[in-house]
Amino acid sequence: MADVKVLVLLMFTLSVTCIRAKEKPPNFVIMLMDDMGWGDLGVFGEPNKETPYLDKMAQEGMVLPNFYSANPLCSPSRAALMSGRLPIRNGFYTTNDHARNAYTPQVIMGGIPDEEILLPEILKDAGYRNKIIGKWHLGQQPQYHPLKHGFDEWFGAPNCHFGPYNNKNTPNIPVYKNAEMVGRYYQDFVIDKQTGESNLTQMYIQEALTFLEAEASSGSPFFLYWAVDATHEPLYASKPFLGKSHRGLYGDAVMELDFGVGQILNKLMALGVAENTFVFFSSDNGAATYAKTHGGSNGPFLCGKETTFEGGMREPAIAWWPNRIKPGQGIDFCPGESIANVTTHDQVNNTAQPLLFHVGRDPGEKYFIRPHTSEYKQNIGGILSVVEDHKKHLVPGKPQLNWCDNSVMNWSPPGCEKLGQCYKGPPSNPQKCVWPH
Ligand SMILES: [Ca+2]
Repeated sequence: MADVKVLVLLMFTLSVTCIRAKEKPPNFVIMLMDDMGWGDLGVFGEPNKETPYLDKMAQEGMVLPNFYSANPLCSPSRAALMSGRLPIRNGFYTTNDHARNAYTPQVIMGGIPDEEILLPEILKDAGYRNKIIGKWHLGQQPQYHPLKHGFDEWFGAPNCHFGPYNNKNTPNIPVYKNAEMVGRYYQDFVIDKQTGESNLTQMYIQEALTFLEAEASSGSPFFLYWAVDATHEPLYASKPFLGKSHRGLYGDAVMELDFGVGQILNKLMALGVAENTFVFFSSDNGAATYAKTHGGSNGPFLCGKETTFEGGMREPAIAWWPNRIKPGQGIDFCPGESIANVTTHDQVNNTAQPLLFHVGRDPGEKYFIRPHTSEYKQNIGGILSVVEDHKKHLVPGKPQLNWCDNSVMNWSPPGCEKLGQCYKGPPSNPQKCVWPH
């Protein structure tokens, strides 16, 4: 699955390497959504068709209907996207509990290890200017921040926009401009949890447009990582988009992000750099089906975020590069359905008798092959031997997501003095993280 993201990293690397000798290396824009599902885009079958800019991007570019993230949760997925390596290798996993998801709440002690070579580091070496806008989620302690790992600029937050907190038991999440915080969610960057109103997406759009204008006029190659998070709970949208969709606040958030995609693509064209810019759109993990009406749609696919079924890991994906990428391919899907004992959050260790699906005749993984059948018996041996061979050669990274400590929360981030927002945290008391799902 993660081969796809490895492939993307390779494409970037090869493009940079191959074109280095020429006059103008290509620019890169990755637009990564948060918890947006495969089925949330009109082009992927969402019936309200409220994503006109993404649908146009798909028409003009290439749709990748079988694109997978490396993990069904924010942090490990993003770590894989940035490093081109699976969470087991880049350290974004836990050994506290078998098969549990793990991520980076603000009590997490770990983060992206220095030895991981991230995409912006490769590009920086090739002369690029790199900016991340939005959610980082690869560690909130300063040594893990984007500017320590290849980015030149940052506007956004190290963690999810949960809150508001009282700054006594838990500090509000800081928002950074480059290496220093410029405020905190709910205090300086408002998210009204009653109405869902927030201007954050508009800020993220404006930051992107300003960066593109500056970089286009400078003439140097650039990489923009637009990691917006309005479709992650708590959902939000700005006033002009509130109540505008047929899908509630979630749909409003999607509409505003879609508008942002349009703004960015139009800006690239207006600046005359579109034909030298590779743009890639995707999401970090599947829609949060447990959030019900506050979650998105995974189309026909089973389950969603936090599960390794199709709905958790298969992501909407569109590549766009005028005159380089030819308009792409269609979508073929059928309605999904529930399967007793499979579509469940109960944690059953199936490693002794793994579930097998025939993704040729059953691409949605709706009908697992029964272990007593000859088809299962004929195929499982070959698969298990590949697994064993893989395990023999696997070199796991040091797990970063095992230890949590209230003292490492965002109490006094860099820049807090200037704002009078340095708060006192408790003494250090590391404990094994307890993961809820
Ligand atoms: Ca996510």
